[in-house]
Amino acid sequence: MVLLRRWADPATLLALIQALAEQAPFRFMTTRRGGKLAAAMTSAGASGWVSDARGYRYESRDPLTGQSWPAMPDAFLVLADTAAAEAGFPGFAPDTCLINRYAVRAGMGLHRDGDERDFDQPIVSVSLGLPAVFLVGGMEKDEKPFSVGLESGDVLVFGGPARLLFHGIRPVKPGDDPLFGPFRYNLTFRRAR
Ligand code: MD3
Ligand code: FE
Repeated sequence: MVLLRRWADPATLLALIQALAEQAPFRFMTTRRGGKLAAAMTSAGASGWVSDARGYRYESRDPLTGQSWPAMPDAFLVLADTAAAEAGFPGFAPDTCLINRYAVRAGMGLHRDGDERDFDQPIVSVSLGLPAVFLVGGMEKDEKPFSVGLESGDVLVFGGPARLLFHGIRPVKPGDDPLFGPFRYNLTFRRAR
């Protein structure tokens, strides 16, 4: 796991996120058990991550609009590929970017990302807006996690053995980011298929 502090430019990414959200709006997805996820989500790229009564999976169309997910902006691809290379994973070619939007007090419980085909591919994550406490656990869910503070523009790369670690986000504390207001955004680049 490599942390590149203040590595991405939040203002550039904000404009791109706003344009994507016009085509594929942020929405609160449901879980198989009928609950609602705390973060609003949307995706860009050839696949998008979806959760509903049938479970979690990647879909090539946005179920909300029936259209393909918007293409990943070139600047997203360059950012993800450059960050992965910097962390020792050259040639990363993500086919999806999941965008999570957390309002204050929203978080994400400890989980591992297991819906992708090839765990040899890294994951690149970009934090934007309000700060957050990221929890990094172990290979088992009961292992006590350690905390990493994340700020707007920070980029994390998870590759190799770190790819399957349990991880989560503590509930976001109230605040007002100069660009993103009362929200935290996270871009997660993955190779899904
Ligand atoms: C470590 N998102 O969308 S990103 C997720 O900040 C997710 O929105 C969090 O966990 C967020 O699945 C954390 C950092 C992250 C993403 C994927 C990982 C860390 C990871 C996969 C393996 C290990
Ligand atoms: Fe995750």
